[in-house]
Amino acid sequence: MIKILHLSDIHMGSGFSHGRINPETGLNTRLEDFVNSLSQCIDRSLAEPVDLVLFGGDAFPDATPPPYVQQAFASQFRRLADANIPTVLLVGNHDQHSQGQGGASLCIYRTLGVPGVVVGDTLTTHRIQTRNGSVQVLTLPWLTRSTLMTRQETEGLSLVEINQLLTERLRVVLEAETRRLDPNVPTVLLGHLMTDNASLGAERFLAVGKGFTLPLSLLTRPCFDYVALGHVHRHQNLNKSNDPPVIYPGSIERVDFSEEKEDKGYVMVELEKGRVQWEFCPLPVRAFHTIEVDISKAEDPQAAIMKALAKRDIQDAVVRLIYKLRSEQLDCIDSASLHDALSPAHTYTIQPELVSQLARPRVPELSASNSIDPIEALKTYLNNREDLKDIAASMLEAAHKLLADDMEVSLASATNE
Ligand SMILES: [Mn+2]
Repeated sequence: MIKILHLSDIHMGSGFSHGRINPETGLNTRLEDFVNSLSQCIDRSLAEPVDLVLFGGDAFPDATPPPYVQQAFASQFRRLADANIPTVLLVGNHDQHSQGQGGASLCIYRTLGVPGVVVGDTLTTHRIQTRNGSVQVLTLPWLTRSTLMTRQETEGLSLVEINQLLTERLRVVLEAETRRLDPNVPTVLLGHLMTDNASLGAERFLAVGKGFTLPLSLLTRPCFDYVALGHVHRHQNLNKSNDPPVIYPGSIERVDFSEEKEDKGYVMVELEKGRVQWEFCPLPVRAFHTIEVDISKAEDPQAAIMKALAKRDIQDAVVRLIYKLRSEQLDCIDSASLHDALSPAHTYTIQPELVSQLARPRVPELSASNSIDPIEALKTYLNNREDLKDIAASMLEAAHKLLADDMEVSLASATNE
């Protein structure tokens, strides 16, 4: 039986806005949180000890992390190399430099020949010898348009068509790869990808542009005993029948507020040919709390906010307080005592929102990004205001007149120059 620790989406060096500088180390406390979570994964790997560690990709926010962040990452994985535990580092979208054309940050480990470290930057099968027998790991790094297709092939195609073409290509390449597998050796597919039935977290916003989506049926093939994924930050098993399990362990720390309610952790796997068991192991990560209060109808707005704050355990947490109020209530808020009440938090932000602004949603066609002439804008506005229907015609007439007058004035002033 082979024991595997599967973790993913470390994103070390992100979320600094939720931290502060630790005066003792000079480092952002969120970097220290991420390092601490990763070191707990490595601690567990050494304590078991596991036979193999699989990392599902996205080591840093981008492919060129500052040296001190890279060093913090490397010194944790170094501990696995020292303990002779083989490790596969898969390349995620955030690890690729300029869409994969500029290499990947993780490739440095292969270049340096770090013992036991395999870098998964191509679609290929690695046969890895562990203390408890050998295992096949098929690595499927993040795919970009250029991975399996030429520019000429994709020219003029829509994103949906490109996605279909890529899926077909991948199906063929995967088929060829799986035919080369030794059917007697336990096999893992390690992929950084988005499947069509995954529920999303922050990675939606983190990725530049939308990536490709692969059908789950491509992954649930009988030749795989376990499918180890990365990319989606919310832990989930996509194949409830577990034949094979298709697992996103999720990120190891909260990257932002969209992950506020998610458990963070890693997955322990026990693997034999044709038999697999897995377990999600939560990590004790820092809490994030959104405290949202509508005080617009409160008699004592300040007391209403304080009451909402008192209900939550904000000690050492990353907190955002959002309160909705009417503009005439602004003077009722004592912000000094709000800061005081929030001081036990690790970090916090306070976001007041005026309800008068919230009550009137913008007409989408009139957003700041569209530029249309004033008469067209007024027509669009009037079309959205049933209540102004009776006077719409005369409003338009008045607007025409105003604009005509304005023309005359500006022509007149132009001649004065
Ligand atoms: Mn990713």
